Amino acid sequence: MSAAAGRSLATQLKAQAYAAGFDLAGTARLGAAESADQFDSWLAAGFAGTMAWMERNADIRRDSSRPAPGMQSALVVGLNYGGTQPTGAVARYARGGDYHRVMWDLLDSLGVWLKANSGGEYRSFVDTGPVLERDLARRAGLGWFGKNTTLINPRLGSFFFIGALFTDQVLEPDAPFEDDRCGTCRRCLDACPTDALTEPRVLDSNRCISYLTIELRDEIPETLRPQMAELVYGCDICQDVCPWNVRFSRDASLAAMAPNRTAADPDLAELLALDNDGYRRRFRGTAITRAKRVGLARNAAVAMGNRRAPHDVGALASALMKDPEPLVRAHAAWALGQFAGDQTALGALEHQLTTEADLAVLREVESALVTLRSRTTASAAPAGTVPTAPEQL
Ligand code: B12
Ligand code: SF4
Repeated sequence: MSAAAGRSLATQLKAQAYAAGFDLAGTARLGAAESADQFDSWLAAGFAGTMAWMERNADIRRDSSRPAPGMQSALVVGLNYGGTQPTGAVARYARGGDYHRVMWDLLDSLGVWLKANSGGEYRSFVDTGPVLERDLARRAGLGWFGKNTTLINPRLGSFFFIGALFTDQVLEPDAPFEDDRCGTCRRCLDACPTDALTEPRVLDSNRCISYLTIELRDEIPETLRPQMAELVYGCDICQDVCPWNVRFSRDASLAAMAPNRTAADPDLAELLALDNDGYRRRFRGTAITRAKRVGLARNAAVAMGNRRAPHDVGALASALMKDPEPLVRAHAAWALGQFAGDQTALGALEHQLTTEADLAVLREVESALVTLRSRTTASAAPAGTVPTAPEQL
């Protein structure tokens, strides 16, 4: 193919991408990632946490010509998911339809166009394969690596998804985004409640609330639970404080990404009480399914422990006694331990102490009782309740 024909295909493909509803479009040649060294250091530091899949296919991830052999170039797109929505317990990206599905369908329609117009083969990626998507997007000129690690576009901020259409056609590449427009700002590093940004552009997933609420399948470290406040799925804090988002955020570009009934602040007691079927029915077609029922119920329990609303005690006591998953019972126990002076919380924990069979849950119950009793004696008990002394343990 001649250079002129290649250039024109890239230009036409980008025009198709904008017409399909994408907000950003650029092209790049596939090849070794320029930030492969940073990726290696991140893995070596253990910052992927339990995301073993990041390590398993690291060789392929380091080089974008490897996930789909024979492919030469990529159209890289950005889709704005609406940074103007109010902040809430569920991160903005997860409030609408599942972006994997929505973007994949759009990219595939571009692939059909590409095949019809060039005969070229294609393959779509939206966080669905071993690709360093931010590296590829920077290479295609979409933005720079912010100190909060997100890719930031100077006209859109960072509240956008990245996707890529790989093709065996050679597309004229766009210029990579070379500037660093963070300057001396470090608001994201200072705002992160768990200090997950260990230095500019380096995120320790083990401390990141997004990771803890979405990817982690085990217990949330106790020291981090209070910092999670009432967040139940994902976290936008390091993006909310970013001046580029304050200035350039817009409403979601596609109706499919507009918030659905999971919305920003779901009823926590309802989340905690969902069974597997109820969970599937409620979240089918949204990105929230990633956390699974157990993960989301665990997160809801932690959020309830942090907000300490007296009306949550009943739901937490019920989860402690009835939830089939030890992980949920353990976090419900921790949450009940935050309700100083509450006799129902105390009664539920004491009861569970005599019936609980799981050792990990038992440890949480014991520790919650210690917390509850010490806080109860330290603070004035509400009218009508009897303070409980630690020596009663
Ligand atoms: C694993 C993962 C996570 C993990 C780890 C995040 C992380 N920072 O690595 C967790 C679960 C924590 C996570 C959280 C979120 N994620 Co995520 N995640 C991914 C995934 C699957 C891989 C990311 C990755 O490769 N990490 C490895 C580390 C090393 O890469 P990195 O932090 O991005 O750092 C790169 C650069 O910053 C650069 N770099 C690092 N240090 C330095 C130093 C210098 C000097 C330079 C120049 C460069 C540089 O090199 C690195 C490698 O390319 C991608 C999808 C994909 N396949 O790429 C989505 C992705 C990055 N996530 C996305 C989103 C939306 C989120 C959340 C906003 C969701 C939320 N609201 O909760 C948060 C944001 C948290 C954050 N600050 O990153 C979007 C980001 C879009 C954007 N505009 O940037 C992606 C691209 C998914 C998508 N297809 O849209 N995510
Ligand atoms: S808050 Fe400041 S330092 Fe962080 S990503 Fe935005 S501009 Fe960069």
